[in-house]
Amino acid sequence: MKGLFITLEGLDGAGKTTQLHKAAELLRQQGYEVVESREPGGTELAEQVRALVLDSALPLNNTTQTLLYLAARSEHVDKLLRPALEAGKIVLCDRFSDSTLAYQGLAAGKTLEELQELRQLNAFATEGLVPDLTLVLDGDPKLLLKRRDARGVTDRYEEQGLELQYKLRSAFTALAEAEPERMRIINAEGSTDQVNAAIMAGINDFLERMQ
Ligand code: Z5A
Repeated sequence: MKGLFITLEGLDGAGKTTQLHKAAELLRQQGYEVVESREPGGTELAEQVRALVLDSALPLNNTTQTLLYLAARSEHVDKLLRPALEAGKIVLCDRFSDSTLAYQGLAAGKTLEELQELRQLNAFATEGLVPDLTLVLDGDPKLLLKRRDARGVTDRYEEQGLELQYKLRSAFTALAEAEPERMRIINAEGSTDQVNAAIMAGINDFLERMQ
């Protein structure tokens, strides 16, 4: 693949959306062609799946949620991500397969060893597409939830509160520790500019190593 696939992961309210736009802007200023996307979403069908799967009024078991995320991901990879990467672009994506491993896997009670099935399902849905670099925005869930609460958004996971956020923090940390070459933890507790500086250092370091 000619392009570069970078994902941002982490807890709700960690600042992924804010940082994705800032990083995209700065990379464009450096002369790169950048595509921004998000999961679930990124294509018309995947955005419709997003509305379904995040609707907290609709009871869905963990398996159904997993399959919906994977269906949306398959569409996203096929219609948007792979074509952009084949065209040599940098793709920045807000969440991807690691969110499935964290939310539907570890935070739902599976162990690292039990993630094998989910990893295989991810590989099936993405036809083997794995991010080149994943930045995990990490911080104290209490602080990050305050940011999110100020925004007043509630979805399926946000209703489950602080306990789920602590499980997710451990989940993303464990995933990053298992794949240190691909995944880097970024401290998301600082100001927007401080977090942005850490993210750009991570991306530029990676771009230099690729040359
Ligand atoms: N999900 C899943 O379960 N399985 C999967 O496979 C996938 C996803 C792909 C997506 O929802 C949900 O789908 C997600 C996991 C699940 N669950 N939840 N909840 P989403 O995209 O709507 O939610 P999110 O990914 O958690 O994003 P978010 O809540 O929008 O947070 P964010 O993008 O990380 O943060 P933000 O919107 O950039 O910032 C939040 C607020 O904080 C905002 O008001 C900012 O202005 C403010 N902010 C940002 N940075 C700072 C700093 N540094 N200081 C102070 N304030 C800040």
